[in-house]
Amino acid sequence: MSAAGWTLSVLLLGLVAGACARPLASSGACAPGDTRACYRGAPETRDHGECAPGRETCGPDRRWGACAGEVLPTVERCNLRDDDCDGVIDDGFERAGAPCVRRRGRCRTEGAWRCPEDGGGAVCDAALPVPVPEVCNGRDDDCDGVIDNPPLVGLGAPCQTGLAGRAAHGVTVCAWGQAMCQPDGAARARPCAAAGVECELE
Ligand SMILES: [Ca+2]
Ligand SMILES: [Ca+2]
Ligand SMILES: [Ca+2]
Repeated sequence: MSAAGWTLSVLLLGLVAGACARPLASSGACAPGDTRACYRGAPETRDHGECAPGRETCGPDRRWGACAGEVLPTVERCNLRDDDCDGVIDDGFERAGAPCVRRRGRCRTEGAWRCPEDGGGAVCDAALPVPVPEVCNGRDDDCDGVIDNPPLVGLGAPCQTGLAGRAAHGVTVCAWGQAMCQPDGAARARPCAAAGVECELE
């Protein structure tokens, strides 16, 4: 072989050796069949709450395939889980199991916060109050949220005022939580707010 031929051979061998020695990682390639953990969510959410990495596999084209099986953050729901993977279960909702009350006064019932099946807002499982007919007493007997409101038992009923003459006859009215006999005018209910009268707080 001539000197020129040797030079060309050495040059070609060098090129082939260089190509084989090129590291796979530099081009993002991988060895077909290899697998590794993967996670496309924010790093701080990985392995928190419901979030977990998946695995990706190197394909025949030496590129990593789709990340299979990873669980990424989702919108927080009321379900006793940390869906958005911020480290807090059911943040933004009432804590399931915590005590809760419905209404006040005679309509008060107690229960606990529960997560509904659809994961929506927590609901208080306290029993509904048992309503009774509204009477003039400064309380919300029928549990509709209003004290001494019509229809009011006895409101407008004829009564005796104790006064003489035409003023002796009157009608029953409800004023400031107390039934009164009013000589004249239409029976009506007045707001339950006056000094010296105990009214139920709503
Ligand atoms: Ca959360
Ligand atoms: Ca949740
Ligand atoms: Ca009422």
